[in-house]
Amino acid sequence: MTDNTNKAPSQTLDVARIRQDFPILGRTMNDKPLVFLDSAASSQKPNQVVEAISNYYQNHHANVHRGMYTLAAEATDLFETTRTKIAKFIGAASTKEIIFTRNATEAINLVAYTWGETNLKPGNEILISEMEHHANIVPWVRLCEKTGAVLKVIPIDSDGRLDLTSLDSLLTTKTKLVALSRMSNVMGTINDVAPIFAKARELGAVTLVDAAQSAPHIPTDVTELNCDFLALSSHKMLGPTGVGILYGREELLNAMPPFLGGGEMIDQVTFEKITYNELPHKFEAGTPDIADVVAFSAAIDYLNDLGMDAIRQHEIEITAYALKKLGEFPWLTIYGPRDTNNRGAALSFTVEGIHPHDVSQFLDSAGVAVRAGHHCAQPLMKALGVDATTRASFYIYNTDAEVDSLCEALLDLRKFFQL
Ligand code: 7TS
Repeated sequence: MTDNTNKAPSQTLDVARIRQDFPILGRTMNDKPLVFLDSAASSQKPNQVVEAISNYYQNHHANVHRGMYTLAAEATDLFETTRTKIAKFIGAASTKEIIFTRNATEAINLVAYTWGETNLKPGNEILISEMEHHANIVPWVRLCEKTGAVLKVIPIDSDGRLDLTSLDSLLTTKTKLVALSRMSNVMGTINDVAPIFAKARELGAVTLVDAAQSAPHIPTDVTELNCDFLALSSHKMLGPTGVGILYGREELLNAMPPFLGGGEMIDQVTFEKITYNELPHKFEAGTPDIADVVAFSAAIDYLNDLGMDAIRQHEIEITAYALKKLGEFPWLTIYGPRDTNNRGAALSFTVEGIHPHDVSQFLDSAGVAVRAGHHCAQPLMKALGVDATTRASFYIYNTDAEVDSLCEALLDLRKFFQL
């Protein structure tokens, strides 16, 4: 696929054609056709992305931003093309606002180490929610330990949505940072973060959105979201592992000290004093993951070519089908909102009398790959009153027939356990 952003997006996806781009989906697993329902952990990669990696190494590789020769300029152009594409994909005003990291986790940590350690004082508050992934909890707890700041948490309601009834007491002039996930990796809940962030900014707080789960599935616009920072991971949106993005508003990034020190991020170095490079390079010390950044471009093209609105529509349809089918099982509990307008395609459930790990192991024997465990969201598990769930998550290449395979395997599981 090519960068075809001007083409009107189709309303629905041609899933059969899409699947041809993902040879792995043609595999068998334990003698059954593979049914891959774990894209929330990491999506599969289309041929276009895999080929972009080998094409880069076969034809264009040199280190970026330093060579004076043509090949190095070519590699740098390819690398910077991805920066331009992702800036457009999320509506950033400038490529200076796009920092390459290893993943969303590193992007959030970068903010905690640089902005956080510079700006937080004892008694300041950080506001997160009960449904955050550990990547959007641990850096803030550690920052509170270091600075004397205090962590506040928006609870969830019985529907698995943010309970905003106490927002006025949680979000005050003491709040210096509000960091929220736009989509729960466990329940699929889509959080309407923009009005919360608007209020936060009125009060002088900085806002960060964890878009690791939302960016692959719904359109992203940093202006609409009202965010100062945004974090995402390439590997959840058809791209290679090893690449994440931190978006930051230019003014904030300029005021922040660097994160890691070394080559590329400096201007002048003496033993006494160091001056730093301009944005975005100030935050990109050392040789980056060039090939994977370059191939991330092919993933963005692929998503643009399908159209994010069409992707969202496909996922609403498949999630509605899964909610209906799984909802027919009285022995199965689904967590999170039922209204597909408020949720994405990650669907967690438990099966009465059978541990989620056993559920997932049995499903694997039927070729169905799902994740089981706490999904790096232990505080959420506590709020839901469970140790673990089983999670099925859908993406552009999943079909209703695969939902049927999941349901059949669950019925077989019950028979196997003689329930
Ligand atoms: N934030 C959210 C909401 C996530 O779901 C994840 C990963 C991350 C941050 C961290 O992303 P990373 O690329 O830096 O690891 N979530 C999952 C998951 O649900 N299963 O495996 C990884």
